[in-house]
Amino acid sequence: MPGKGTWTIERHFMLQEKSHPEAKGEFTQLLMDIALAGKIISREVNKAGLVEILGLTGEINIQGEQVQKLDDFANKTLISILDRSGRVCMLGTEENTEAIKILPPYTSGHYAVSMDPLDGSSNIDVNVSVGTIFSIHRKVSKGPRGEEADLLQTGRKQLAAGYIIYGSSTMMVYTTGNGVHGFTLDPSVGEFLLSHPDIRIPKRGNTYSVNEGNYLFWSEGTKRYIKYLKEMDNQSGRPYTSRYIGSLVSDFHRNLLHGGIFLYPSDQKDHKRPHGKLRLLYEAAPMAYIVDRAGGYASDGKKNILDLEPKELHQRTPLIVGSYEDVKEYEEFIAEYDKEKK
Ligand code: P6P
Repeated sequence: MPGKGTWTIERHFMLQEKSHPEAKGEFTQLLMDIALAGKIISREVNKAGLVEILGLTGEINIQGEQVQKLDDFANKTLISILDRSGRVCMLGTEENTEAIKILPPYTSGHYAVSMDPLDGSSNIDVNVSVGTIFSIHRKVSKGPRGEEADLLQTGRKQLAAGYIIYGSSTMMVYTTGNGVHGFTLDPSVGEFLLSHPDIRIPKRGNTYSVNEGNYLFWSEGTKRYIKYLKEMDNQSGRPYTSRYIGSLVSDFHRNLLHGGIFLYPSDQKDHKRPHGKLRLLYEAAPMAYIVDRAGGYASDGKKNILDLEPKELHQRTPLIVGSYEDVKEYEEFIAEYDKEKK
C-alpha cells in the first residue's frame, strides 16, 4: 500500500474488492457513490454559516424533529445519487417516513441502504460536528425489485457500514468486515486519503459519554453503573472522564480512536420512547458493525446490537457502544440491578 498521502479511498475500495472474488464492482461503485455524496455534503456543511442554508425548512419529520435545511440537502443528495445508480433496490432514511423502493425508469440493484443523512443536525447552528451514517445489506427478496424486508435485516448481515464525520476535518470511516479504515478529505484535490488504516479500539477506555440530564429516568442498573465510573479506583482507571458532544458520530469517533463507552440507554423521559432515542437500522446497527470489526462491542444492555431483529424502519433501541470490557461491564450492572420483574 503506497504512502498514506496518495492512497485514495477509491483505491482502497478496489483493494478490498479483490478479497471478494464474487464481487463484480457494483458494490465498490456503491461505496464510491456514498463517498461522493459525503464530499458534496461536506462542501455545504462547511459553508453553512455563509449561505442561506442554516435554519429550518419548516417541515417536521417522522421523528417529530424539525427538519434542518442541511438535513434536507444531505437527504436529497444521497437519494439522488443512489436511486438512479442501478446498484440499490431499497433506501431507508431517517428523513423519510416510508422506505424508498427503486422504481422504473431506474434499474433496481442488489443492495439495500439504510442511512441517517445528517445525524446530530441540531448541532449545526452552533458549529458542532455532525455526520452521515450508512449501512448496506444485500437484497434478499426474490422479486425483480426491492421489498422492505431487504432493509429489515439484522446488523450481523451487513455487508458494509460507515460514517462521514464533518468536523475540524471531514473523514470517512468504513468497514466491509475486513478491518475499519479512516480516510481524511483533502479538499484541495477532492479526495479522501488514507489517514487511519486498520483502526482498533482499546479494550478498555477511561471516558464515558452519556446525557446525564436523563439521570432521573434511567434504570437502577444504569444509575449504579454511571455512579461506579465516578468512584475513585486508580487500579481500574476510575474516575472516568465525561465527554458528551450530543452528536453520535462525534462521540462514537472519539471513543473508537481513544477508547471509551457511549451510552444512550432506555429512559422513560418520554413515553413515546421506552426503548431509548437512537434508531436501530441507521444508527445503532452500523455503529455496532464498525465497533465489532475494530475489536469493540455494542449492546442494548442485554444482547449484541448485531443480533437484534428489526421489525420496522425507524425502530429504536438502547445503544451502549465502545470498548469491549467497558460495555461488557455495563451489561453486568444491568443483569445485577435490572433483573426482570417475575
Ligand atoms: P440528546 C442527535 O440528535 C442524536 O440523534 C445523536 O446524534 C446524539 O447522540 C443524540 O441524538 C443526542 O441526544 O437527547 O442527548 O440530545
